Amino acid sequence: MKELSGVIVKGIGGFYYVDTNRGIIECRARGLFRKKGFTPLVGDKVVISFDEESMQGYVSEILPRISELIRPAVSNVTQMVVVVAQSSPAPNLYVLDKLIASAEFAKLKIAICFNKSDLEENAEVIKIYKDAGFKVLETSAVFGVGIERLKEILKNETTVFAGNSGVGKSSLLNAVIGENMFETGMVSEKLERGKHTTRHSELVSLPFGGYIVDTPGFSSFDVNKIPNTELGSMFREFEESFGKCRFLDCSHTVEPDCDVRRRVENGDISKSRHESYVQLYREIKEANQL
Ligand SMILES: Nc1nc2c(ncn2[C@@H]2O[C@H](COP(=O)(O)OP(=O)(O)OP(=O)(O)O)[C@@H](O)[C@H]2O)c(=O)[nH]1
Ligand SMILES: [Mg+2]
Ligand SMILES: [Zn+2]
Repeated sequence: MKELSGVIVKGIGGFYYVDTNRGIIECRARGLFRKKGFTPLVGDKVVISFDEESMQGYVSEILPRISELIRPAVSNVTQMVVVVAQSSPAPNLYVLDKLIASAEFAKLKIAICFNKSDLEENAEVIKIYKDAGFKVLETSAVFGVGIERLKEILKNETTVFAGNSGVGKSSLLNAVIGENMFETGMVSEKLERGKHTTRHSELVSLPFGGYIVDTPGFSSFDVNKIPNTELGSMFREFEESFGKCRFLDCSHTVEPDCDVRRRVENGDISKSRHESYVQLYREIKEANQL
């Protein structure tokens, strides 16, 4: 038996597929993990023992995780690319801000990808996110625009693509890897064709280094775990105001002499970002009162 290190890219029916410098090797988890109630996750960095003849082995060790997402169940994700269509479907800024907040909470790097730049441009919305301090890119998956910049952003990271259905996540992933690996198109069409849809998370390794996570239909995290006292910190452009409100425990929703609200009035913070914040604040509060 030989030892190697690698990354679990897929788990199906008790088998784990581990990406190593000898290719992808099919492994079982040692009974040990199950007894301890510890399940390997896609994304785990592992040590495996394997037989060179059969190219089969088992996972003997799981290295410490730097992050762990629950939906999708993937470990060691380092980045989220939130995909929005500039039009068709029209951007839903509340969904976008919710995804951004959950990525901030999970301490992921964030890039916002405004796709379908070949259709109507949406300069107004793009400006909101540039001004708030985000890394923003404009792409057209269909015409191959902005793909080189997207590749640079993906290089050597483990990235999850998030965003509403139909914005072009799978199309962008195909443009990046240069193959039609991911199923694209309307949900109804996909069902009609009876094609296999991914139910389990799977990492796809990038030829230039790094992994992307294929999670169709994935659009929102469980944000209710964010304590609402911390929600303000998940809106990076609010930070400048911390400590400047009249009340120390200001929620930045309705209080007088709130510096965040003052900057919204000034146009220094976007109205829509603040509206998303208030809506999210209430949503979290309600969920935690049940
Ligand atoms: N005009 C234009 N259409 C695009 C672009 N990118 C994707 N599309 C189209 O938009 C539709 C949806 O694209 P998908 O890549 O399947 O969208 P998705 O985000 O993966 O959707 P789900 O898997 O349902 O979450 C398809 O018909 C694509 O051809 C683009 O840059 N420009
Ligand atoms: Mg898709
Ligand atoms: Zn305040």
